[in-house]
Amino acid sequence: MLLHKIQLVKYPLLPTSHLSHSYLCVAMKSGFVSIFGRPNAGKSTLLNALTGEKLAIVSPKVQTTRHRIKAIITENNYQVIFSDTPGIIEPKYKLQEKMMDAVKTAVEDADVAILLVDINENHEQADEVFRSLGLKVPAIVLINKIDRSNDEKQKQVENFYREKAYATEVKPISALYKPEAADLIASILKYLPEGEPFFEGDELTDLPTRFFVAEMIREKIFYLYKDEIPYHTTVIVNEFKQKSTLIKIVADVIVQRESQKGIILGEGGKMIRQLGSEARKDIEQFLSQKVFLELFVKVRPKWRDNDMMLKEYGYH
Ligand SMILES: Nc1nc2c(ncn2[C@@H]2O[C@H](COP(=O)(O)OP(=O)(O)OP(=O)(O)O)[C@@H](O)[C@H]2O)c(=O)[nH]1
Ligand SMILES: [Mg+2]
Repeated sequence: MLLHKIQLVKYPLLPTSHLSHSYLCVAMKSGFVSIFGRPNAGKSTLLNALTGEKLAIVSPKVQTTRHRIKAIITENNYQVIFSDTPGIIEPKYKLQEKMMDAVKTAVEDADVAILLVDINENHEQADEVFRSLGLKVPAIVLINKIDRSNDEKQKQVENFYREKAYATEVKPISALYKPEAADLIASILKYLPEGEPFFEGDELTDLPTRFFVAEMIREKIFYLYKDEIPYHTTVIVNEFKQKSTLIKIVADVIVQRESQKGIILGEGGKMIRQLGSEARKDIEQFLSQKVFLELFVKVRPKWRDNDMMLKEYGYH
């Protein structure tokens, strides 16, 4: 075992008569664990449950997540870097191509894959998606939303995935109600390589605060607006300034058409006021500080198919 892979851990509970602490050699494990699945399987819900922080936005609508979102869990003897990824689809426009690029990089980086399925989804299609990933690493298939099913169906779905060549393990969970995070991490650690941590122990993610603020506004758009609106919209934070008693945030809500701008604003600005007020509450909770949030709506025709705009809005 290489010396640089060994961490000295203080272990005060060992029966030591003459020393205040004895030292135990523990091999440090660290690596990347990517969560894949079709839209709405519960990937972001799982990421949040694993970290105990709301890092990834969640909604009942499909294709909520557009980026790869890393969440780092560091303990004495391991560091797991989880990645939430966009739901896997056949891309129809450039934004969706960028979303699938995020999935690809998460496949390339992964030391372990979590393949998440909704117990009630079409398993033949999910299986096809998982096979298409071409994984070369251990994969834990998690059958999610078992709170919405019964034992018989659970057994049947478990058996379906146990036969698959990519499935190293199959586990049923409920990411929302009973994620059993410790149990899942114990399974992951069996397959994680030994190595030094990639991030400092107190780092929770590699993304900037502005990103999470924009995402919180985008999440509210998924809840407040219907039909195509959330899919034609993105949010970018233009100003983030610490003032004496609060943080001032200015963000643009980008839409594709004038008519969509009208919908976002609502009659007499009613809808955008509600959007601002609901998003502000979440942002204040996230930052543990008072926030002044100002929103502007801008029309950028065909932004979802424009490389320059996609880059400007953070879709690399
Ligand atoms: N009943 C139940 N609902 C769940 C569970 N896990 C997630 N959900 C719900 O499923 C919906 C989708 O969850 P997300 O976490 O946004 O799903 P996702 O896979 O990240 O979706 P995309 O980002 O669109 O790919 C939300 O309404 C969640 O509350 C679960 O274990 N049980
Ligand atoms: Mg998601």
